[in-house]
Amino acid sequence: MKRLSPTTIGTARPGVLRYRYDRAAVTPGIVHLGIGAFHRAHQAVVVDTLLERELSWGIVGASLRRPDTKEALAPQDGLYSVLTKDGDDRSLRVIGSVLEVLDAAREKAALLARMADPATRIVSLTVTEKGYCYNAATGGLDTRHPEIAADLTHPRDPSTAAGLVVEALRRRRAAGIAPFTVLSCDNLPHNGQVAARVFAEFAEAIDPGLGRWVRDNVAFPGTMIDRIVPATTDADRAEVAGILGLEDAWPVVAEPFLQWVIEDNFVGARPRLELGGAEFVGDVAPYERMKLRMLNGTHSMMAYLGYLSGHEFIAQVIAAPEFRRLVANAFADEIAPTLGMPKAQTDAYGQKLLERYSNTALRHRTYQIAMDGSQKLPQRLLGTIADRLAAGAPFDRLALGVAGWMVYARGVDEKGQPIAVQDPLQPDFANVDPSDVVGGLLALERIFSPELAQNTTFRTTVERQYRLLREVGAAEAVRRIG
Ligand code: CS2
Repeated sequence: MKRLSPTTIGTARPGVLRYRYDRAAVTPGIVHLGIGAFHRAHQAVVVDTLLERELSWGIVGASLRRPDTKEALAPQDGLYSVLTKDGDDRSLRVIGSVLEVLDAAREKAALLARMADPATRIVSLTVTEKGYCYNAATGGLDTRHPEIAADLTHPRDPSTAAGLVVEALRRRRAAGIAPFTVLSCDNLPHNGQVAARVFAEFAEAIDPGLGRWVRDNVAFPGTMIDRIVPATTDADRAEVAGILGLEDAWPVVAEPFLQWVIEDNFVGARPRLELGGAEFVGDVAPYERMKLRMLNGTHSMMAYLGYLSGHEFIAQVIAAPEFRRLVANAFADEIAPTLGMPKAQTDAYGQKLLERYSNTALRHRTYQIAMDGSQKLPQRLLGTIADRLAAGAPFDRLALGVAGWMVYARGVDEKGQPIAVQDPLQPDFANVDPSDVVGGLLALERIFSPELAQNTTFRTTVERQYRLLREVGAAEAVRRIG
């Protein structure tokens, strides 16, 4: 079978959708840091539609950690497929918006030159929560982070997102070129503000004048991004080849749903991303909060409690009646009341989420969502719990989710088998005193603020749920609490 590329795409099977613009006429306007599956299934698809009308917004993607995306996409000249799956429905679209992929480690000079180029007007990011290297307790840059410390020592030879962005901005300022807009597309609350603070603090640490210039001149719009994108498997690659009639080494798989809400605050003229389905708003915070608390909050609950109950995929978790009840009740009784939105709106949103979780074609692993819990818990569950505490309202289901994370983080499943916990704080989890797991984990200030950790109602509720999980197992605990 031939490999997907601009020269073979004409032989793709009928029914395959593909970019409809002259790709040779597209010029780069966006540098994206962190070109993983999520970016290629989300922002790059929106930009692909935009390019039908505005040709100057092609994407140069950079991978910060692994060279595999570059190696797979180079022979395809950046082309790849997005396969959307919904039950038995399939739709395949070949995306042309990624013009080039750079491996940041080996091609740093080329990447920084591209970021400093006046044609680049946006630097967007999907570097995951931990990629911002911020201290959750203070909200500022974590200067003790080893990679940040290294970049602060050698700021002209950076490897972190902060280091790369600031070095590129330094070069632009020195050359009298306007800054780019920094567009954070990660699942953090106030992602634009987090990026603004962390990058400005980084700049300030190397040169106070540059720090001021970053604060005063760079725009950091907040965004809410949403699409469920499970990791691609060999079975997905085989399915894509069957539909496409060509071999694609690096396709992505996603649900049909896609939402991208962006704060309208850019340096200079912005791309009309609304042509590709994005929505521009004045304040993204309510959207972001609803998505992080409703979707990501219950995703994490299902990941830990579902994994411990022996479920491999989210669709299996939500097919279990006790889990469906737990999630639906958590939406209605514990999360939605903290959002300050009309009940009809949060009910409809929750209903749609239950449908999305039930998509059996997606095979979204509980293990995948369980990763990096220390970076996810605060914005997904703990903020909601803090609001419930302040209102004197119960939060037993959310506390069960936190307790589920605690059991999981200790790294042993209900059959006594080891769990390969992936988390930057994993060494801290392993050091916790086994006779006081709840107390030991609550003492981790990078996750739990002292105020929350010392709240007696919080502590006793989590302890109760933790004991229940240990005594009866996750499935039975969900049945009792649901
Ligand atoms: C998931 C998210 O892996 C995870 O932690 O909760 O990636 C989720 O699928 C997306 O935020 C959906 O937009």
